[in-house]
Amino acid sequence: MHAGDTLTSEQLQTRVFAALDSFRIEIPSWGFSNTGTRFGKFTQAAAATTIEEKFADAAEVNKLTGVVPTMALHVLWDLPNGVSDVPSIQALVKKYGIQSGSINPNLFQDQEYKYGSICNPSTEIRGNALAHLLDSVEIGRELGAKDVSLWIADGSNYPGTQSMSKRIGYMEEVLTSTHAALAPTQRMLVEYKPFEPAFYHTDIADWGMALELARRAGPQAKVLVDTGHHLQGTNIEQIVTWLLHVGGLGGFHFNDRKYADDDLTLGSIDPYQVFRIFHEILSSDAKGVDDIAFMIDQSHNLKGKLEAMIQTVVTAQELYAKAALVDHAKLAELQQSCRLVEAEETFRGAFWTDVRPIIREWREARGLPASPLAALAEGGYMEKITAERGAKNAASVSSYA
Ligand code: AOS
Ligand code: ZN
Ligand code: ZN
Repeated sequence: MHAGDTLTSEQLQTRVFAALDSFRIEIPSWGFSNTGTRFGKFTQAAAATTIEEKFADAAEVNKLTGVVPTMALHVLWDLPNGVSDVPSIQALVKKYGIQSGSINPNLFQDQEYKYGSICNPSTEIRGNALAHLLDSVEIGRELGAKDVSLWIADGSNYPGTQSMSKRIGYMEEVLTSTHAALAPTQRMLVEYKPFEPAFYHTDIADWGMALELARRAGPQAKVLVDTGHHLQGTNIEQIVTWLLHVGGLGGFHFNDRKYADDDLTLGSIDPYQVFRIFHEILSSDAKGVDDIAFMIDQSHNLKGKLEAMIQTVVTAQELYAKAALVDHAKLAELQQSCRLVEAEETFRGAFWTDVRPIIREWREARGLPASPLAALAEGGYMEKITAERGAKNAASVSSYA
């Protein structure tokens, strides 16, 4: 059964159009530049190497999809001079029509963070990490960003080498100080990750730790769920339900995983899981459910950067539209009366509905290309940036050192 069995084609179109009109997702600047794994980088001729090129690529993705008006920035990579780079970002926002989005501090690359940043045993190093977080808050305030999105890579690799309990106290102190600097309109999103780069313990390893740290930091701190950051078999949509229930959900970093971390295209491994996450959000009446940040976090090493970004955006739209087809009243009635198979068929019937034809109609009705991927392939933008950037990227080939 699919939703088309119970909804008329007009009802289907109305539901899908309404869902797509409300759906926006943020793209990451780091998704356009060369990246790799610890085994090395495979550079791409068309990869962005400057913040302006990242804005240009984001503008192209938005031109073809119409639903990515903001781009997340990484402070160290996109504003290397900190707050003094704000005017140049503002000029690029104006030039390309892409608003700067969430601000991502970088507490995982400087050599001094070898034993941790906000959890480092050294008071001085923790102070430096806090200074970077406060700079990031100020950059966010200057750029009008709602979210400062913290990913803390801190942890350890061997039992006994660090005091996990002391590190909790260090984190509480720094996150509380960071929260105190937030403007009333700002939020601090606390991301969690079970492992990588640390392999014995990660200081913010799961949603419970992130929620408690956010709660202790202050009311403007929320949890960020990166869909790639869960151990095998985790029921992510149940975590989302809990965070909605307690008012702790700030947003998402969307990607997919088969084994670990988060650098596979959203829905490439488990699209049904993404549908289930979107269903929990669309069926929730929890406070703050309309304030959840949908953000992509990917930096593909093999796929073309813009192709992969468009794939993710299009997949997110499709799964969101599917989730919008679930008949909540009917499902609630079937769940209440434990009519299991009918409830399941009502639920997954929406997932099995092919919404792509209606999405193509929606795109054409909004003056957008019916197929953004095809439009990218035919539009000449890739050829243009490959010609402009090829030599620079070829010269940047770095081997594993
Ligand atoms: C790292 O694994 C996290 O997903 C980060 O959120 C992401 O990699 C990016 O660096 C933003 O800080
Ligand atoms: Zn992330
Ligand atoms: Zn990640």
